[in-house]
Amino acid sequence: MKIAVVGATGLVGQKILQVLAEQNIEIDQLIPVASEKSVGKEIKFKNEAYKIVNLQTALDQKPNIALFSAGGKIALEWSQKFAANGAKVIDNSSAWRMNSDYKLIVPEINADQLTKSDNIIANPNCSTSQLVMALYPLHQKFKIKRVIVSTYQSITGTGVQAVQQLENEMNNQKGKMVYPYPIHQNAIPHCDVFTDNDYTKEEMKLTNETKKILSDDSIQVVATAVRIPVMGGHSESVNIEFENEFDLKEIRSALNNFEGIKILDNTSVNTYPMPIYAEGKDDVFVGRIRRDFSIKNGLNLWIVADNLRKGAATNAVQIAKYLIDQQFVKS
Ligand code: 2RA
Repeated sequence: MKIAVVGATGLVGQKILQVLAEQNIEIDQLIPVASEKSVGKEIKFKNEAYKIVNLQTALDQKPNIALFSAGGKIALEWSQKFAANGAKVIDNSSAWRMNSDYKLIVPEINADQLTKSDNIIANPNCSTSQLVMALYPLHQKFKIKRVIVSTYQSITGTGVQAVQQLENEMNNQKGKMVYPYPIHQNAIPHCDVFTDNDYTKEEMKLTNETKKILSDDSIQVVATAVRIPVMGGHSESVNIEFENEFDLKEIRSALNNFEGIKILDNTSVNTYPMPIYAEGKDDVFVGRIRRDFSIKNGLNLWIVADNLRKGAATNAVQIAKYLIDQQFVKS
């Protein structure tokens, strides 16, 4: 299997390489791809050294799978070229997510939508993936009417330069400002750019991608996305209104029985999900499960996951594994 990783030097690209090595996918040839400034540099993968190449060189090597994490512009320009050259493209940008010609996949939820003919597959936004992992089993049993989500997002979601800004601020060092304000000791209600409806693109991704992945446009979703100086993962406070009645035992059982969800919820011993715990793990952690007494059929949850793993790299590699296992990939 020839696998290209486009954006191999970015935080998600590096995490994709790590997860590929962990998941022991049979790779005969790894093709790390990055911008011209990185071409020729070496990366280590499973104790082997690989030289970074540019997109055209990677395309010419005809990879079977191309895992993209290089932004929407490159995805729009190159995904179809790689697909036309025989690759299955799994793209981590927003380029294809809301395009009705392409599928938006969280394997535990909707991998069964995939067929041999799907050559470009969209990987959801990190804050969406962890949200829908918890919503899906509950929607199946109790039918969700409305979701209100507030996110507390790791600085790693913005990228390596923002992490550097935080580290500089913590060490009282000057450096490039990715954000217009200090990140250290701050909470910035501004993830991605503002759109003309006063919501950010991040907030609209949560609204729009959730409906597509759950295949239900009737679900009302409203979001506030906040950036906080945390490294390990995204946290989300989620309020859900169901169509149907529920009891908390049924809620816990539905979550507990869903692959990829781990319940951490025992307030008597201060047990609940936190980014320092979720970091480096692939599960989505759910806690603070409690009824919302202010409305009929209301529930509150606290959801935490490593945004670089289940939020990006692990989900993408899971899709690749599914394609290989279903023999949808020419090797
Ligand atoms: C963020 N979800 O956290 C976005 C992109 N990774 O900034």
